[in-house]
Amino acid sequence: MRLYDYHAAPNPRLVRIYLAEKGISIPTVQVDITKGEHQSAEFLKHNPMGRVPVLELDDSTCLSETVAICRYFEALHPEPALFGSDAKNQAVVEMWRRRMEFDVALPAMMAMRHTHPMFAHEKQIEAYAELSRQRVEDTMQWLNGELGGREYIAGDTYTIADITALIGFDFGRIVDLRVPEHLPALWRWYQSVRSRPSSSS
Ligand SMILES: N[C@@H](CCC(=O)N[C@@H](CS)C(=O)NCC(=O)O)C(=O)O
Repeated sequence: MRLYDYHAAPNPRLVRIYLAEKGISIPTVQVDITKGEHQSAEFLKHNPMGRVPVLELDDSTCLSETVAICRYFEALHPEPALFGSDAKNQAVVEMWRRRMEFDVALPAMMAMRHTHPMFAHEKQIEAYAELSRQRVEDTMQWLNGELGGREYIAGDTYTIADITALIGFDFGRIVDLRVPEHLPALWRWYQSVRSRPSSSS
């Protein structure tokens, strides 16, 4: 088994943080997106979509979606439960995970992709980048209210929803989208999740 990874990319980082929280260590192969290695013929055999992360299993099955990779490990190593515990809690965690994906991680990535020189070879739409920034900023306000009443994004325990929000907010820093100190509950949550050893993954 091995993980095709890129140290500076947010989706592979989500998997790395998840594995660190589980105490799982697996071999990794760095695929340097800045050098176009994700478009090499060799890598495209593992993921024809040309994206990381990819988990290659011992039988050569390739899982090339971040959440599918995490769910695979969750089934094999249920503790600590990062996708929720009972039926209701799993649904709540999934609701928040999805919200953090759509309202933090994805727009933070789009704010970068549609402005950063690294993606200048693609069609970049400035208005879309601006809309995406605004979406992350609106979510910060909203989450600040939510986190006034609980410790973590989906409740009283740390879950995949926290990891998703963390990688999104951290990635946003590249385009100067920062969690502001004047949103106290969000700031408290951000400092707390960033101080976990897994966040340096
Ligand atoms: N749906 C995929 C998306 C993965 C993805 O967008 N990966 C980025 C790095 S964070 C990538 O490989 N980008 C290269 C590109 O789009 O050219 C997942 O969630 O795993």
